[in-house]
Amino acid sequence: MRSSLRRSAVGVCALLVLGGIASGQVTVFDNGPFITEVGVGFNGASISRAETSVITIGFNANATTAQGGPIRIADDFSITAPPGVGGYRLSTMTFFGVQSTTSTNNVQFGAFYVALYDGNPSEGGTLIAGDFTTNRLVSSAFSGVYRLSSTGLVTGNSRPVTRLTVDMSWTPRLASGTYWMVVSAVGDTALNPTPNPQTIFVTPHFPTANAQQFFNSQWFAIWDPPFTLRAFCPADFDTVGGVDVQDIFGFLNAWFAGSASADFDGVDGVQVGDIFGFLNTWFAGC
Ligand SMILES: [Ca+2]
Ligand SMILES: [Ca+2]
Ligand SMILES: [Ca+2]
Repeated sequence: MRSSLRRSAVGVCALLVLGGIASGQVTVFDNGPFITEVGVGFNGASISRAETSVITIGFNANATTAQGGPIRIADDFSITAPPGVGGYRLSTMTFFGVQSTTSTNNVQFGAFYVALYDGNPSEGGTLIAGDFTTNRLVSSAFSGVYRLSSTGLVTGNSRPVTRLTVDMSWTPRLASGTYWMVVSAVGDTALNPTPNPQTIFVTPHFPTANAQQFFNSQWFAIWDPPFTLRAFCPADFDTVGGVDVQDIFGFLNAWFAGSASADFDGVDGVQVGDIFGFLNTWFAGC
């Protein structure tokens, strides 16, 4: 049966080559906003102002502190794959960090660590992938936003918010569901080692915030940090070059080899339905 399928599939591919398919990635999760006013801050930047009566501006996330060991931040996220698609392969995360300085808004973080869990790590969640030794930081860039206290001058520039682009392509395909990640950061080593690198929090913060901070070997409830997760389009089978014809050949090779990666719908292992599911998704684009 597989050989006849192969002939059919190759014929289909010959037709497909004629069509151009959109490429790209998709945002699969957004933990919430933090910009409170646009263009009113220092040099026309936007601001992220903590709510009235809120004293906290951010949460320490220093991986290198001497204060009782590394400090880590945990929060959950949800993945919802389309019907017939077994899950998403994450590509990158955008996270936001602050290290206070007035000397520059170009804060270059030294490292960013990520570990992925199947549940709340403070309640016994199990590690899926990742660690606190592999630097996943791709780039740091000024976000165009300054973080402010609830009473700080609108033109305050001591807390430039840095956009951190973080590699997530090392994670396995994630089926629909809820996951937790634990992160920790090394600040800009060209700046004074104190204050510590911090996360900010979704502003205004959600009543349902459930993030956790690991500090002095204990977990503490904090507010959720803003972050977004992007994933490869499900039809981008090889996660290279967007959705293109090579993905069809790559998928079929995996399918004929019986590779678990060809279980496109995430149901019943590798079967014929995965071929149709994959091709439908490929044609639909991203
Ligand atoms: Ca959360
Ligand atoms: Ca591809
Ligand atoms: Ca399947």
